[in-house]
Amino acid sequence: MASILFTNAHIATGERGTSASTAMLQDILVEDGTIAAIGKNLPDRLAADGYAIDRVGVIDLGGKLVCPPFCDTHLHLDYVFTSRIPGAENTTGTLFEGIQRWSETKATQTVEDVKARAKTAIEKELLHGVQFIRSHADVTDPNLTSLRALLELKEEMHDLVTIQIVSFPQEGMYSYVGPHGETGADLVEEGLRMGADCVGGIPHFEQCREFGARSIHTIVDLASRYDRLIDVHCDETDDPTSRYVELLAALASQAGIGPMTTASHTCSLGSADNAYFFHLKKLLKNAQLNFACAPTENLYLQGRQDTYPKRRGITRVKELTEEGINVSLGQDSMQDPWYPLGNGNMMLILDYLLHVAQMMSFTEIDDALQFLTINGATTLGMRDSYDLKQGNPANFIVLDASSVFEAVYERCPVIRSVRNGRTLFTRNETICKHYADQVIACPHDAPGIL
Ligand code: 17E
Ligand code: FE2
Repeated sequence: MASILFTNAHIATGERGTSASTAMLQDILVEDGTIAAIGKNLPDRLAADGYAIDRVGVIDLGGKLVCPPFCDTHLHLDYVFTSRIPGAENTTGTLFEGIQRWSETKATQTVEDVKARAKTAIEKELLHGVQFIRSHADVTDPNLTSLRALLELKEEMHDLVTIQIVSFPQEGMYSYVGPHGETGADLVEEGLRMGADCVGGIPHFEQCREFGARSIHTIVDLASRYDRLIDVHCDETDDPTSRYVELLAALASQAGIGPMTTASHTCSLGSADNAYFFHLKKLLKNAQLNFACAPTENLYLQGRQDTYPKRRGITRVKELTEEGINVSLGQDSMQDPWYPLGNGNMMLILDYLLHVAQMMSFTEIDDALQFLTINGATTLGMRDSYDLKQGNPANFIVLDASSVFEAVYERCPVIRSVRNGRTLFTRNETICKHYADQVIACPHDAPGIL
């Protein structure tokens, strides 16, 4: 592949504390899909070193904000666009009716149908700058249709998007028993044998507390034996006594896999009292557990047994963040029995989060994109190859803003997405300037391949 020089990038997301006012424009040289060099005044420095800079295709990013691609760390790709299937409509808007409606309709899906729907969802996410997705695949299905479909799609689309798959027992590890006596736990393990990246679970949905606790033991045991990551739907309820996150943190920590573990949703922390959280947060921090929050879904699904005052149902993102505990964000649903909207726009998800978690100090706004970038990559265990630095894959996005504040303030669109040096799409031809006669070739630039 030809070398490409991206100039005048306002690098937004580096380490904590990077802010709009101090960032300086940088250039990114890409060779064979990898960041060969990145820094200020790169053309001059390269020319001084004798590099044939005039033979390189140039794309001027015009001072726009550049960051690593967004991560959507919590999505159910097998459920997308099923909300209008006959019988799937969720009339109460509760999590539990969503699970019931899905369990009654999922048998009708085929591998082809799941792939087609999921592909549409992925394309939507890509156009919003997402290149990394963790998707759950419901394995409480004797045919494992969701998992088969998503494993195929993961391979077929890996040039466009990195997908991690969770072997997820939507109807419970010990509450679900299939037609041949197989438990949800058996199916989760089968999913790991088939190649799922993460072990899933749903302790708050199990029929009794003991099943929930047993499922957490099984999850940590499976992750250790199969050497996989963990992502548990954990305490997605307003019931403040749903406290499986403490068992998950303790067991994962003792197994030495806390940083490989994610607790998703953890809505009950939004209802728990402060004395409990005060004690718990030490354990969460020591375990280095990750959290995934789905602000739009849980604002919609939770508080359904309340009249007024009505709880928000969102985990303690502000307090977790202040403790130095990693929190990332997920779209969770796109038109499924749990949530009728959802379009993959992670800037919108972030906007909801900043409001519901009341995180709008100037520092919090300057740091906000990290929820979608480095925090996501940390959750996914992909931090090593993620940052914009020499030697890493040339994966980045360009936002239509000149500072992080402006990006968050304007809820700005993503105007270019680059993966392995290749432009997947660009929305703004005017910032894409080739230096006509000197350009060798820039085959993967505008209009992009999406
Ligand atoms: N399944 C679940 O258990 N929780 C959710 N929020 C969704 C599916 C969307
Ligand atoms: Fe979920």
